[in-house]
Order: sequence, then structure tokens, then C-alpha cells
Amino acid sequence: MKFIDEAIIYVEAGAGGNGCLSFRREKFVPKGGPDGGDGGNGGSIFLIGDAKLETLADLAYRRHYRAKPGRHGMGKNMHGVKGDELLISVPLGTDINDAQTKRYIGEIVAENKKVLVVRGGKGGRGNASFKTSTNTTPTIRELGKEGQKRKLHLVLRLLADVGLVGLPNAGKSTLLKQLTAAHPKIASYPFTTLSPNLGVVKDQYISYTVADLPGIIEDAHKGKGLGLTFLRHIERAGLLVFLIDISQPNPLADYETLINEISSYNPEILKKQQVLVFNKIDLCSGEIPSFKVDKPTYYVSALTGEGVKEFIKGLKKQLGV
Ligand SMILES: Nc1nc2c(ncn2[C@@H]2O[C@H](COP(=O)(O)OP(=O)(O)OP(=O)(O)O)[C@@H](O)[C@H]2O)c(=O)[nH]1
Ligand SMILES: [Mg+2]
Repeated sequence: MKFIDEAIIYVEAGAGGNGCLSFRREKFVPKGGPDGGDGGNGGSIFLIGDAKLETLADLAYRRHYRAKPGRHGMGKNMHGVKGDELLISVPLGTDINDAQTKRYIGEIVAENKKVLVVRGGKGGRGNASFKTSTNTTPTIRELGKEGQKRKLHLVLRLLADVGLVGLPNAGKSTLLKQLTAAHPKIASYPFTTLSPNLGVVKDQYISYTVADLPGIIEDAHKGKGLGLTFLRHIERAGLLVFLIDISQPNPLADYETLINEISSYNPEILKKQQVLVFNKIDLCSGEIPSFKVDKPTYYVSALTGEGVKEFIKGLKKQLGV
């Protein structure tokens, strides 16, 4: 399925049912009291987290959602049935904004977590509800209220514990495949990965998720390559892994490029824990060069699996899992 991480949808809650105007009619009771029931409340709409969903694709295709109205009240003090609420499933990591006012409404970051997006209209009161000691035969009733309507802007920012960044071709997808059961596309040309891939690392009793992002190049912040918009998918990650191809002429300059590009997108991201992983050590002839950086550093071959065990061990420690 196509990776869609933004969607505009229209949601309309149900209207409330009208209150009823009615008087009791019984044999031998010429003037019965008021017995008009209340209208039911209209159905509200909620977004709900569903871990099985990976993108907002379903919502990009179906854009209009309407909840059921409340039923009208009736005579004999019968209240109208309320409208069912409508639940719209979204992937974990969905931010909800009002598209018109641009106001942030909430976020869905847990399975089955619900956020109310539009409230159903209140049902109107029937005339029985207006009976008082001074007015025993009220001839008023209320109409049900309209349901709320809204246009929503949904933005997905993936929930991953670890974000994998690097230049194109560094071996990010190969490493994801080595760490998890994911099957990302891998190829010897740049920009193989066009949208983020998620994988789950299973390590005995614990598990955590890793997001493999499309490659970043110099001037990505000016729109070069695939640009930087997908970087929002690591904004929720707790730890960043910089994957550097050690067989390139200047690996540290490549790291520098990544830092500069990410910083021009959102410097806050760089406050996260960072780990440097030098990849493709199988291509080194002779001794593997070592680099002095003030971050935890690993040397691996994502292709052969060499060094990957130590890296996983280190990750686990840093994530505190
Ligand atoms: N020799 C060697 N080749 C590797 C290693 N890791 C990855 N490769 C190769 O490098 C190429 C790029 O690998 P990918 O995993 O697709 O790289 P990527 O970083 O995901 O690239 P983009 O998705 O384009 O950003 C492929 O031909 C891989 O087989 C490694 O440790 N050693
Ligand atoms: Mg890739």
C-alpha cells in the first residue's frame, strides 16, 4: 500500500433529535398531563488508534464521515434513541489539527486511544420536561441541536523508538533487514527507499521499533533529493542512528552533512540521543579505520552481520529497555 502520511477529512456529528409536544390521552381522563419525551443526542465522532494501520491511506481515499442523528422524542414519555458514535481508525502517531483554524486538537499515540473530534448535537427536551407546579400543561418543547462539523488535517509522524538516517546507499535498509523481520527494498543505487520503513527488533523479552528513512543529501533542505519532509517521522524517536558508509573517501564529512541538513529542518531533533554506526567494514582492506567522535560508535557490516550483535547490545542499553 502506498505510504500516505497526510490527509484532509470532513467529519460531521449527528444532530440531536427534537423533543416531543404531547399530552396524555386516556379514556375517562379528559385532560391528561404532558408526556412528550426528549430527543436523543446525536452521535459524536472519535478518531481511534489502530496499531495495524501503517499509513493514512484509507482516509485519503474516503474523506467524508457522518455520525447518526439522535431520534426524536415521542408521546407516552418515550425518549428518542441516541445516535451511535462513529469511530475512525488511524495509525499510531497521528496528529489531529483543525484544517480551518490550524489549531491542534490532539494526537493518537496508543492502541485504542480515542480523541473526540466532533460532538453530537444535544437532543431537545420534550414538553414533559417543562412541567412545573405552576405550569402543569407546558406547550413548549425544544428542537435538537445541530452536530458539530469540522474539516480535519491529519499528519502522521511515525512512532519509532529508533530513527535510522544516512546518505543514500549507506546501507540503512540493509541494516533494518539485518535487525528486524522487515523486507525493505535494497539496491546499489541512491534513493531506493522512497518512504519510511518500519521494523520491530525482537530481543528476548523486549521489542522496539526502528524507522528506516529515505537517504538525505547535501542541500536536502533546499528540496534536493527527496527533501526533508520525511524527517518528521523521526521527531518522536528517542534515539537517532547515523549510518555512515566507511568505504567512502570522507566518512566524517558525510556525518557532518547529515547533521547540517537535519539541523536546518529542525535542530530540536539533534537533542536526541545519537549513535554513529560505520557500515560496510567488509569492504575495508586491512585495518578498519577508527574515528574519534564524542558519541557511542559502532563498526558493522549490515551485509555480513559482522559487529551487529555488539551494536544491538549497545542500542538496548541506550534505550534503557
Ligand atoms: N559490501 C557491503 N555492501 C553493503 C553493506 N550494507 C549495504 N550494502 C549495499 O549497499 C547498497 C545500498 O544498500 P541500501 O540498504 O539499499 O542503502 P540505503 O541506505 O537504504 O539507500 P537509500 O534507500 O537509497 O537511501 C546495496 O547494494 C547493499 O547491498 C555492507 O555492510 N557491506
Ligand atoms: Mg533504503
